Amino acid sequence: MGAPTTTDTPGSAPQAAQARIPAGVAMLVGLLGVAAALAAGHLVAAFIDPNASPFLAVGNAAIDLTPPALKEFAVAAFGTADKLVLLTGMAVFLLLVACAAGALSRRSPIPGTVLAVVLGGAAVAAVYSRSDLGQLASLAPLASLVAGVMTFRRLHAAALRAQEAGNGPRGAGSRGLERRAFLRGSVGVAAGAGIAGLAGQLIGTRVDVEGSRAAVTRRLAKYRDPTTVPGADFAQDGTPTYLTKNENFYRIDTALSVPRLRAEDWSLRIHGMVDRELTLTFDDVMDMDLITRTVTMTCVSDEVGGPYISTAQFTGVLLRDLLAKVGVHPGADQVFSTSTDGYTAGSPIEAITDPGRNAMLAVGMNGEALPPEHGFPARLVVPGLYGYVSATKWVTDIELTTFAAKTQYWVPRGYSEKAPIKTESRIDSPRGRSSVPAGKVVVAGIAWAQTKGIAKVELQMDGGPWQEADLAAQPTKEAWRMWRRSYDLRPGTHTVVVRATDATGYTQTVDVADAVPDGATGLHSVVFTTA
Ligand SMILES: Nc1nc2c(c(=O)[nH]1)N[C@H]1C(S)=C(S)[C@@H](COP(=O)(O)O)O[C@H]1N2
Ligand SMILES: [Mo]
Repeated sequence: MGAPTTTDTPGSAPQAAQARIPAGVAMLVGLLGVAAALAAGHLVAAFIDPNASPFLAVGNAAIDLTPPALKEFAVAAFGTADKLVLLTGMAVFLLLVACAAGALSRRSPIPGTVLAVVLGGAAVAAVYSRSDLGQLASLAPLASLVAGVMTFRRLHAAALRAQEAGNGPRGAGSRGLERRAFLRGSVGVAAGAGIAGLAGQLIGTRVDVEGSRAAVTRRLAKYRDPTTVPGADFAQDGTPTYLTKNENFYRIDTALSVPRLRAEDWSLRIHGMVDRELTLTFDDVMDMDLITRTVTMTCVSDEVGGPYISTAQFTGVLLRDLLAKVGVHPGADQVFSTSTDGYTAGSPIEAITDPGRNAMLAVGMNGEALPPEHGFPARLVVPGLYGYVSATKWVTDIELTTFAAKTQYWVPRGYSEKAPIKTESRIDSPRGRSSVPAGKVVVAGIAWAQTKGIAKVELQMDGGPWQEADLAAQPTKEAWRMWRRSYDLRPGTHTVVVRATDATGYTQTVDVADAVPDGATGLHSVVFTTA
């Protein structure tokens, strides 16, 4: 004997059955399995649809499954960071599951394999549940499942061999060899996952959205409305500016990754209860009469005093012009719009065709192409309706139908079918709980009653009488109106309450209502101190 080349059959030594992978190594095997799974799925998704990437698909499905109360909580607690919070939570969860899968599999790979199959199955189900993803999309989570299970089992076997070798008759020498084999395998998996993930990212985002946007922005230059709106805000007293910069415009949507569309690849199909179905390209839209209108958009999730309200100059074509082209049947009462990411909204046809409000298919925002996160290349903007029932971003399909026949995204989730924006007002300055110098204090803010217009804003300071505020100019009833009033205040704590009256004579209600089902109500009040 003594020949160093002796081979022994794996598992032949009785001690081998007893081998246990050290806990840390076992967790590493679990983590590498998850990394391989995510990377493989991400790479395959890049060729089919980036949203089929298992991590995103599970996140998007989770958003779809979120009950309204939790969604309202998330929006209230995290605002626009809610997506980041969700993704971080998912990453932490996966990390824990990967470690648990490893730790439970120190002897046999079966517990980890079962967990991997369960996770993979969840990803397949998530992709399947998404209406925007086609049949092929399931290939991405399937790739994840296969890569995850195979990586886990192979690394597990290698780790076990390294352990068995140490326990076996040849002791430390062969253990070193097996350990190096395991290490090589681990490093290979880590590097492979990194490369595959990166490649998936590069391929999945290869669509040149910015180039396409820049070209659209150039074409929109002649529609830019150069008239600034003098006297329409009291920004120097703490109100927002009359127009909100695109990068400051509030953003609310269910899309975990912003859909990446090019204007050249986009088309809009208008169909359903119409005489002539129509499919428009982006050029078709640009060849129509484009108008520019200032509109204040509001989210139904905006709590009293909340931030989800912004104003922009939108450029686009009137939806009533588009509908005139297709010839709407008399029975149709709902304009049902669908986004490329599967989101849907339904608006009453009276609102869309109302000559008093300019519901539009918008392609421009404040003189440039729509930013990707605001719907590039095209979205709907309907003055006077909350965004969820009207303002579909990345819109690719409009169906003329009835409310009885089709149900939009938020309705089964507890929101109303119809949701006109409520007359409301907000105090912007002073901020709640702030301290300002005693003496002259200007209270300033916004009020809105889109399509009606604001006629009066009143303030009540420290329980005194209601007093009228000064109103800024109101260039259009489709947008908000700014107000202010100055006071002479002694040092101390003060409470100011605001209420608005719209041009129909309606004064906003004092009744406190939640955002669900059709928009919050109640008077905004602010407590501040003067010193
Ligand atoms: N595709 C898509 N469009 C959407 C949504 C969405 O989740 N997906 N959310 C709607 C809601 S609830 C609002 S308030 C507005 C917000 O538009 P903004 O993000 O441009 O401010 O978009 C609407 N359009
Ligand atoms: Mo919204």
